Amino acid sequence: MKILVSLIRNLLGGIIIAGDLLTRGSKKKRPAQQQQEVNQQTQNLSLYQFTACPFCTKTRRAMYKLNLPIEKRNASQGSKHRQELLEGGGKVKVPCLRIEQDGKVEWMYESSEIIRYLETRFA
Ligand SMILES: N[C@@H](CCC(=O)N[C@@H](CS)C(=O)NCC(=O)O)C(=O)O
Repeated sequence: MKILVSLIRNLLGGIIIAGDLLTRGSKKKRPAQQQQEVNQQTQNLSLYQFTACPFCTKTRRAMYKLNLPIEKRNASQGSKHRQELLEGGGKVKVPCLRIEQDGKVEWMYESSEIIRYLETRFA
């Protein structure tokens, strides 16, 4: 039974990922200097995620469209990032955006909130 659930989950995950790759379109284009500044700013951000999670796919898609090279950290079972997420954010739920700013760290959960934040800051 466990194997079947895992098989279905992986299959659905594969479909979600393939669908995303086929339909994601083009990235936002910025002048080189501006993109460099954006790249610099995104160094203080990281996305805790699972590869096949639909909410993570939605968030990664927004990151791609906005052309944001945010580090992705896989929080799958047994990973060190999962432990970081639990200790830092308080729960294992993905996606979660870790925002480091002015010496403070914020853990933002909820895909819609994360996307809104990225669009407001970088669109
Ligand atoms: N409303 C949340 C839903 C996020 C969610 O349900 N994430 C699932 C993965 S798809 C999760 O983290 N579950 C906890 C777990 O699998 O340990 C969002 O939009 O971000």
